[in-house]
Amino acid sequence: MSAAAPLSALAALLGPRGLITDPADIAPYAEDWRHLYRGHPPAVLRPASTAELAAAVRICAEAGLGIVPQGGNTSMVGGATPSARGDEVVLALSRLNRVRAIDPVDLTLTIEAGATVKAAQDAAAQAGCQLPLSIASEGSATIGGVLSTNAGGNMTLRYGNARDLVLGLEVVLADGRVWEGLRQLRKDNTGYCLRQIFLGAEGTLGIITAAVLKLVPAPRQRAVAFATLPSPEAALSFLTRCQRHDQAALVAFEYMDRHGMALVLQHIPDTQLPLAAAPHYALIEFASARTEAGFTEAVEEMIAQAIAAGEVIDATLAASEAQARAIWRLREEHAEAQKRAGASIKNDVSVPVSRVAEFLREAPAACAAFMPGIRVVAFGHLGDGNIHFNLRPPETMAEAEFLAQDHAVMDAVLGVVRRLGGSFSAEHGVGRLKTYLMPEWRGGVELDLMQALKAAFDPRGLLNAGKIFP
Ligand code: 2HG
Ligand code: ZN
Repeated sequence: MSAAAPLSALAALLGPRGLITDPADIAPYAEDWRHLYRGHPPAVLRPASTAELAAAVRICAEAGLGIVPQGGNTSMVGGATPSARGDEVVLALSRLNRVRAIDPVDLTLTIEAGATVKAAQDAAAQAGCQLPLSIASEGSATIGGVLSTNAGGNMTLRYGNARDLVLGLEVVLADGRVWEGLRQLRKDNTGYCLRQIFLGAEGTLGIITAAVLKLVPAPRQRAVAFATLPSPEAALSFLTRCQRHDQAALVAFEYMDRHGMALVLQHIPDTQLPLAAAPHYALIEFASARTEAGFTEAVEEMIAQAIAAGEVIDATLAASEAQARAIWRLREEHAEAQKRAGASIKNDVSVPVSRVAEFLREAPAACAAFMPGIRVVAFGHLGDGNIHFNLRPPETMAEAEFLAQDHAVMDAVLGVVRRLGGSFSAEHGVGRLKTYLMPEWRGGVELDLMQALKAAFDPRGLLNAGKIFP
């Protein structure tokens, strides 16, 4: 449907700050972070309150105009990019960014969806608490985005995925009604758990406008270590050792291979390896609100035992906050370094944790058999069984030729994933990029149920069309 008529109603509602129609100003909202998709939205809506947003949705619904909710626009799967047909507006949540309440007794933060994850972390810290959610893109990614995609990240091992951190939600529905579900209750068994239906739904069932998030007391001690490892099997044994040492304090166990590390060192300024280069690396973090002495020494001792057992080649513990940050940068800059290095095909896969080493052995072999010379970059959240298994073209192949084979390349990886009982998308979601995989992986009863939910919540298919469903 043409956008001209609703646009004047939207202009009257939202005012000049709330509606962008100049193509140059629309451009950053029209393309995804990876430059895989470019849409042609006739406008970007930037409402300043839930009431304004709901009224804007009503205008769009009346006109049959599609809506693509967008937070920090950091999706890896084109999950927030509008269509190229010009029949969908972008609904940017950026002006809904207030902290509504923080309660250090309830250990909750009530915050609007457009606030960045970093802003939410800072608000928690000011109250002596911690929001136990951390992802590489947290400076831009928003609360609404990470909840809508059920983001994982670097602390999932200890605190779960984004959906595990939510007590309540406020959601604008496809017809513009508002579900006021901002409850702050630790226990509430009153029928279906509606918030879980919107979490991870990628904006296809409703638009999350605010959330009540669980906090934890701020940690008082942290031990961040960087280790070199001889093999994937050693990485898995080292993970088990770390868990047995102090599972309650183990917040992160991240894996990196030498190829990804080389790209970080090459493309990201001010990075250096704190140890001699090795085939495999791990970053571990233990954190605790406990104050007793000997926390770091005990981690040191545990690592010494791992070295004696041959699981770890060498390791270094950060001696300062600056060193901890430098170690974390080596891991967190992986996505940016790969983007700077050129085209890649991303596989955000998971397998049962116990099978990660098999995956790290078999997937490169399967890819090499499919395309000799293909370059593997494997890294990620090994403690959760979630590996980012990214692929770069052989030295001699043009990027366009490589990218044109993305489904076949992904299939080579996914054959291994399937055999090991894994998933084709661990934390990045389905978005637009992976919809074609849904029938094969989630078809039958599962996809039927998902489609029934979509029909119940958004019968006219106006919310984030073309995402999740093929
Ligand atoms: C990360 O863990 C992100 O850094 C990005 O999930 C992964 O770039 C990627 O493939
Ligand atoms: Zn990740």
